[in-house]
Amino acid sequence: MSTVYLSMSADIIHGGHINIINKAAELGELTVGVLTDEAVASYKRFPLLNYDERVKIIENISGVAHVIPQDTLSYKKNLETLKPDFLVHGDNWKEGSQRTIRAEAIEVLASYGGVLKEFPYSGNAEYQRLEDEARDRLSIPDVRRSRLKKLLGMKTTVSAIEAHSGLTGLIAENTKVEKDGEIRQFDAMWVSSLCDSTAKGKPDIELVDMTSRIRTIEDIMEVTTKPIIFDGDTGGLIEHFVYNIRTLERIGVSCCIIEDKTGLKKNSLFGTEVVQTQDTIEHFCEKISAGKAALKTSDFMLVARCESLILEQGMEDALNRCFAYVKAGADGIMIHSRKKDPAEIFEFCEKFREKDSKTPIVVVPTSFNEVTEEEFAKRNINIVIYANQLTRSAFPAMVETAETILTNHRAKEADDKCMSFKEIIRLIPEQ
Ligand code: SPV
Ligand code: MG
Repeated sequence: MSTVYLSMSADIIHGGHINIINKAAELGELTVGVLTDEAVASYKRFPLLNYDERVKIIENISGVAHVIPQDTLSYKKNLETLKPDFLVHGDNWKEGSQRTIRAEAIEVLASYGGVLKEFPYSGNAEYQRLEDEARDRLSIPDVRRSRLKKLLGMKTTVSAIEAHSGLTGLIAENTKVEKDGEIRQFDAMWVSSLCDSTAKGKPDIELVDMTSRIRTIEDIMEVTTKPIIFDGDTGGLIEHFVYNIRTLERIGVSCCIIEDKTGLKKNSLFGTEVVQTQDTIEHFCEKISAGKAALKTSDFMLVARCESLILEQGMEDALNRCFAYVKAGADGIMIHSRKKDPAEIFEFCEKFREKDSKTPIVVVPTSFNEVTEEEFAKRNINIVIYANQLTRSAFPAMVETAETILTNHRAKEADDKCMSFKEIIRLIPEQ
């Protein structure tokens, strides 16, 4: 009997799925590869049902002989393992982002004489409506808030990019690239104090107040669904922090990171070039415990950020502080460094992990930017934040355009650097 392979996410099952399963089963003994939660989240949206629940559904559809996980969008691994006589797919993957995944599958099939059977894709208006509804649900505060913890359970390393407006939120939400048989996108967004302040032409010294920071979050939330990590600076007075953390939780933020500094906070990238005061362990632990006690859900994460390496206080101090912060209730720790060489970050992580294998570690590789997410994952680092690159790339482009217009007393010469007029009016999709 021939063997057949078919893969699906199986998050919303409709008649089209049953039809293609029936057609595949007619060709031989059918194995269905169910996309893992991580694979679904990487290319589509966060799955409504988890992997085990989706497997249960597929196992019970007649014609399905075996169910196995498919952990990337790429078919390579499962095709090479199973070497099925037939691979079955709808013909909708000939175009768009799945085109290269199809080409790769054809190459693997050719290597052992397997055959691709494509059936006409049956578009389904009701399915599209359910998909749209599922996406809309992801922006509801309760649903959005819980997703960072869920992502941490699914992936070794979660990536977040800075957003400080509706437009940068849309970039963080929608930017996708196809690479090595997978569709890549950012998992979450970072509402940076540096970029939020810079966008308002203000210094990063806790001058932009919480009302304004929350306004920024709401602009972002209005047009996105991804989880939000909020840069809470020092958290301010404990008496104020306990109110602010609850506001963040209520509106659907997933995580607040506060740093162990007091007094007039300056940006960490200044290091010891400016006067910056580190908080005492006791006082910062008190802030962490008070913040945790104020929360209403277990979804929300309070992460403690340690500035010992920035302030050149040494590795011992950084480790002692982070262990104390976890003991005080922190749901994660962020270790920061402004050195180009990642050695001190790696040494910290190794020593921290010797005693604590679970608490999520967050890094912001602005200086040590040669390290890839794969290398961070190998070292059990859980969240990688690209904290300021959108702001830093937009600013020089805008200055250059302004200078070009001034130089020429007209806009023609600047036009090549600009998005077309037609594109800009279509940039924001209508509801
Ligand atoms: C921010 O993005 O505001 C941060 C990270 O706090 S850093 O600028 O590196 O201090
Ligand atoms: Mg900051």
